Amino acid sequence: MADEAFHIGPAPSSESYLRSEKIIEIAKESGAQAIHPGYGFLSENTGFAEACEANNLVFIGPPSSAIAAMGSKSAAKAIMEKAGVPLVPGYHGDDQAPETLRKEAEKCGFPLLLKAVAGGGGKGMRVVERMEEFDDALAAAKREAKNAFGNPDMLIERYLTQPRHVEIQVFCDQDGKGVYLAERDCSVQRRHQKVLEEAPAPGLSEDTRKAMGEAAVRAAQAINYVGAGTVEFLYDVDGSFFFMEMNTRLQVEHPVTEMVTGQDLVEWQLKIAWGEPLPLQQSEVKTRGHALEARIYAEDPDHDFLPATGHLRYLSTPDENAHVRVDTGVTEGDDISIHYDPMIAKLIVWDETRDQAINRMVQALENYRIAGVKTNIRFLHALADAQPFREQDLTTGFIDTHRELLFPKSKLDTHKALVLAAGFVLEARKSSEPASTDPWSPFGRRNSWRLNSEYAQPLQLQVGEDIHDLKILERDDRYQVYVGDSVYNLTARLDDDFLQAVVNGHRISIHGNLHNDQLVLFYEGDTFQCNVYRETYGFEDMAGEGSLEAPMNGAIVAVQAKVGDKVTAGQTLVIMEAMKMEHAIKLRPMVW
Ligand code: MV4
Repeated sequence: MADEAFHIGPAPSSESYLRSEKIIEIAKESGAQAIHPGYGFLSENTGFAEACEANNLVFIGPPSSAIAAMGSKSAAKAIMEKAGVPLVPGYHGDDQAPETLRKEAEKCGFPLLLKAVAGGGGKGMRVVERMEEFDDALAAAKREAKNAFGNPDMLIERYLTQPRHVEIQVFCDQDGKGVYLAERDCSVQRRHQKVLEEAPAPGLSEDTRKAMGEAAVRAAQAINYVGAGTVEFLYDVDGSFFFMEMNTRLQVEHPVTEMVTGQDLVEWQLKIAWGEPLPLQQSEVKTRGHALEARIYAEDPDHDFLPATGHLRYLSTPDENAHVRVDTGVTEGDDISIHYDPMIAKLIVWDETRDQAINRMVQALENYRIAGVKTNIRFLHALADAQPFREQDLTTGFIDTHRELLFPKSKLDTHKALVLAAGFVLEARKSSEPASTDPWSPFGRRNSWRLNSEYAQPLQLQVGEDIHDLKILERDDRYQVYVGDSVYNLTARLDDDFLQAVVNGHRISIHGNLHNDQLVLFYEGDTFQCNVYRETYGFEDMAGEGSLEAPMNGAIVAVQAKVGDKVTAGQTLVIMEAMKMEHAIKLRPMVW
């Protein structure tokens, strides 16, 4: 969407997006006045913020001193304590002598949490259940922190066993005025990665919301903050809340705040960077309804969420409107490479109530269809639709606690899926046949009229390791599909990627994508995938149901039944020879 773009280097971020000097050089060359650093890369890099300042470029973010102030956990806690922001009881002093830490541990009580002063995002934390474990745990945590951050210092906190992650969006202008734009609940996380976020936080009282918001603004003002920031709190079951950390950037999940406040946070950032006052006073900030965001990742939930790469062979997103927003940087045909975070998109929904918003999310996920790359869409669908999520059982342990709900079995019965797959393949093949210019020509007809009207087509579909041999009879725009010992009546109509099928009287409308031999069907947030093999010239030794029409021209060489015989389905009645082969013609069950 940019009007101009400059090449800053090859894909690895160390050679491009992390090259401060190169970015500054291009900013100057282009005549840019300001740089928006986004959320990753250099967005919380003091060196980059300073380099902007030194080059007369506005860094769209806080002063580098404010970024630096939040870099150390213990220093941040000291600042927050002074500003009257609630802290988890514990110790964040400089004295790191083991005796001091042991004494502080006793004061704090158990279970407690050792946190690396230099840590962040969950790295370098250790729970200690009782005093006897403390010395060993401390030694191990220090070793880990030294290795990971080059700093072995620890702080001690009382360990909250069922916390929620509730964060406040704050803004400060250049005059030091601050407001909070409500809160977000980001408790549903996996290994410290947010998965589902929402605004407002369910079940928060107005008093708590106000107290938390005001604490967050004090936190920002304590470090002379400017621009967009987020103050993260641990929110305990009893309604108490404690400062966790402050993110000195606009966050990935900011859209849920935009949806409930009706404000454009990037616009706010630009206005503040330009020197304008805050667009709204605190009393003018209102929220309405409920918003949810799901992060769509290229990853494999069935293999411990291993990040996936690949080609976005097919990509179809839900329609965007007042209820649905899609933030993404990729389109069909793009690659998900190894170079960046595997996030494909953020799917954001809004509605008047949380329950309605959840319904919107479930529906939007069903309309988010991707083939070519593994994604977490089915997992997100199960998560949003899970009863405990609807019932606001929001703690940071949600995904572990409700594991059995979140990896659902496929909702499509295998046979039905195979029949739909057959319908998709058959109809896709028809629509790819060249149309005749003569409407009366039998060669231009799309109803698969054939000289041999009862002709069984073999179709082989491979699902995972399993190979299914299907036989298909086609007559009058209807199919009979034989799968194993069952037979299904099928009518199907394909319009681009949209299949409308009726399988034994059950109407099913689904989307799919057939690319070379790979077919993907999308069904209620789930996918059914198979490889398609068909023997183009293979005539089958089958006949039509209830009748004995020859599948092709040939000679009858044996008749194995006579008038008055009682015969059963599957029994060979006639043997014919054609194309130098014998074909057993068996009795078909009556199914129409
Ligand atoms: C805690 C805690 C319980 N008690 N502190 C994890 C990320 C880091 N910034 C802080 N974290 C936690 N600190 C005390 N005293 C539990 C967590 C925690 C967590 C917090 C927010 C969201 C997800 C989490 C998952 C595991 C642990």
